Parts: sequence; C-alpha cells; structure tokens
Amino acid sequence: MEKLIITAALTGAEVTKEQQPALPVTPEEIAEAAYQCYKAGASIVHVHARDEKGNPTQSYDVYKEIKEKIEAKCNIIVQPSTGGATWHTPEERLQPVELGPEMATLSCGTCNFGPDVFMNSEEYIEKFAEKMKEKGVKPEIEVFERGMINNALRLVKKGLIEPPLHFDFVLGVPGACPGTPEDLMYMIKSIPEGSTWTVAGIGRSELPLAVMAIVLGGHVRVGFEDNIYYAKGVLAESNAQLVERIARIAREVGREVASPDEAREILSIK
Ligand code: KMH
Ligand code: ZN
Repeated sequence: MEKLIITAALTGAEVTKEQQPALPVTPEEIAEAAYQCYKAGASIVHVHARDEKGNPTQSYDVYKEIKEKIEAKCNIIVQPSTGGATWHTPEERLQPVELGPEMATLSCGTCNFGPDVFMNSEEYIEKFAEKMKEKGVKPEIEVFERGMINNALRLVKKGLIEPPLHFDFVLGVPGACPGTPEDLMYMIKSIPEGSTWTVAGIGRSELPLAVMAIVLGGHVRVGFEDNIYYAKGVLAESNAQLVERIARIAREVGREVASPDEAREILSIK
C-alpha cells in the first residue's frame, strides 16, 4: 500500500479562539503550527488565513506571508483554501491561487453549510479550475455531496482538470453528506480508477473515517478546521496532537507515513 499522506487543516474559516484557544490565526501562529504538524507526520498543510481581528480573509498578501513563513521552516506542501468563508465572493476566494501554490482546494458544487449555503456555481467552478490550470496548481477536489464527483468529471471532459484526480471527501458537515462508514464507501466506489483520495471527517466522524482511510489505502485530513476535540468533551491541545495520533495509528497497522516529497510523488505534483 502506498504511504499515507496526512493533511493538517489548521484553522478553517468557522472556528474561533473562544471555542479552541490553541487555534492558530496569525501568520506566525499558522506557520509554527504547520511546522509542528510537519514534525508530527503531516505532508500537506491546508491553509485558511485570518485578518488582524481574527476574521477569515482571502487576502493575497496574508496568504503570501503565511506561505513564505511556512516555507522558511519546512518543505511541507502548502495548500491554500479557495473555499474561504461562505460569505466571501468568488473573486476574493480565488486570490491565493495567484501565488501559484503547489496545490489548492477546488470545491465542486453547492451545498448547505450549517445555517449558510456554500455556493459553487458551474460558472465559478470552471473559472477556478481554469485559473489553477493556468498557474500549474494541483486541485484537491472537495466533495461534500456525491454529485460533486460528477461535476469534477465534467471538468475533465472540458479539459479544465487532468487525471490523476485527487479527491477530498468532506463528510459530516451539517446540511451536507453525513460522515458514516457507508457514506465513505459510496464515495470511494464513485471515483475513477487511478484517483487518489483523502477524507476529512467533521467533528466526531473525524477519527473513525481516518482509521477507515488508513486501512483502505486512502489518505487522511485532520485538524481544528474539521474537529477541535481529542476525545468526547476533551479539547485537543494542538493540531499536531491530532496529526501525531493518526501517524501513530498508521504505523501500528503497518502503514508508513509519507514525507512531503513522497506525497508530491503520490499526487503527481510536478
Ligand atoms: N469554509 C467552508 C465554507 C475549502 O477550504 O476549500 C469552505 C471550505 C472549503 O473550507
Ligand atoms: Zn478549508
């Protein structure tokens, strides 16, 4: 089985310091958390930026500062979010792609997102894919509902994204696909052969779905964006603590953890 890629989703757009005091929000905190996760076994860091007040921002300048600060510490793959917060405009969301990162997220459809709607029209999915193609950015296809896989396959037909595809199943968002083992199995069966996949289980589904991915040959995303707890009612001390647990479980069941360069090879990142 190929080595396990662990993605650390450090901050997200929704979690606050009040909910999770260890949430990294400044560029310095985000870069340090990325480095700690790298040392714990993460090979990708999924980045959401915050402004000076701690609010979500898709500012080019803030992402640039974060990317440079992370790259000064280690060679982890920096994967900016193009999802941002539900209230960001598509133009705002696309800004970090201008930096030409190795990867970025590409959400492939619209869904409810708690009390909000996460809007991704066909027109904008295509615009985002086009920009990523122009900048040589590997898209991580974010799938919140089954139909989003078909939307991604349409992008392949239109020549906007190229196989091998890499999917992230984000399961358990209130309002979108639940995070049960059956849901994950259905997603895995629905993607083209030769694709790679990772799973981001939200809240209490994070750990069980991660364990499934480890044994099924997929990859794993953990971090405060998806889940702020280590166990029921017990806040995690850091993002790195969540990464460490996944690396430990993987090694216990005989699955080695990929370095960033090994992850680049697995994901065909040139
Ligand atoms: N914050 C969500 C509305 C992504 O990073 O690409 C969207 C999101 C997806 O987090
Ligand atoms: Zn995100």
